[in-house]
Amino acid sequence: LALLAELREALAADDQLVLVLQPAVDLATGAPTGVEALIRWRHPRRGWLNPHEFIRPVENSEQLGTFTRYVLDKALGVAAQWARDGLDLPISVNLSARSLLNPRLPTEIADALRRHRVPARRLVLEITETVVMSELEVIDEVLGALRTMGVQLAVDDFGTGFSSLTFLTRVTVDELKVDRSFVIRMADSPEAAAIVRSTVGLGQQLGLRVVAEGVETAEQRSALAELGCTAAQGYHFFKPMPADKIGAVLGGLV
Ligand code: G
Ligand code: G
Ligand code: MN
Ligand code: NA
Repeated sequence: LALLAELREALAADDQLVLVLQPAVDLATGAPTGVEALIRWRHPRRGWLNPHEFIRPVENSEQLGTFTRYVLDKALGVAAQWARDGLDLPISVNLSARSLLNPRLPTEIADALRRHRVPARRLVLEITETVVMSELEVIDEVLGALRTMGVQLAVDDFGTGFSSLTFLTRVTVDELKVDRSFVIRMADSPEAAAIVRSTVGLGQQLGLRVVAEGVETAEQRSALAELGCTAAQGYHFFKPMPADKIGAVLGGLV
């Protein structure tokens, strides 16, 4: 596939795959609680590509390991720069579920953390539970090792996957991310609102952070605050932005 040959070049070139960063905020105070890293591909001929245009082929290729290490290295580079600037925030990285099948992943991440001198607790790995459930025995060990290291885990797109509640009985996580589809429908769907309320309650009972995604309006923001949700992310607060902008945007807020 042409795209995969081009990805190989992009991973070697170092300036084509870039991370944009989107802060999450505390709903009560507006203070940033963390920042999510989202990959973009500045393709030399096709222009800016979104992950949905290339993630699937990458996940099904033998370049997934290189890609995952690349993203983690860039994200930890950003976290290391923040530490030097006195910005004490965790960075969240989206991991393809398939990368958790690599038994060397915990060692690779430990090496990267050491190399960048970033404490493990500053790294949050966002995983979607869908694919993960089918291979739970294999990834149990990988996730367990990451937790032992002190890395934080978040369930991304919570509620949309298959058997997400079973997943929570098998893997200890730190955070649930309420899928954008529920946030969007909250105002006119009692079902969506009930799901958000239940997720918030589940988070409280399990002692997990709950972060609502895709918040675009002041109405959604106050509805979420009313349901007891503590943190949120979305265009209403911040759009994803280049790494060199984030210091100026967050510097005064942290
Ligand atoms: O960046 P955007 O908002 O368009 O993200 C689209 C999808 O791509 C989301 O599901 C997000 O989790 C995923 N994604 C973004 N960045 C990365 C990444 O670095 N690695 C992986 N595996 N997925 C990512
Ligand atoms: O699956 P994941 O949660 O990682 O996906 C995050 C995706 O959501 C990214 O592609 C990001 O660009 C996008 N995103 C972030 N905030 C908003 C928002 O308020 N509205 C919409 N439509 N997309 C958002
Ligand atoms: Mn995510
Ligand atoms: Na999500």
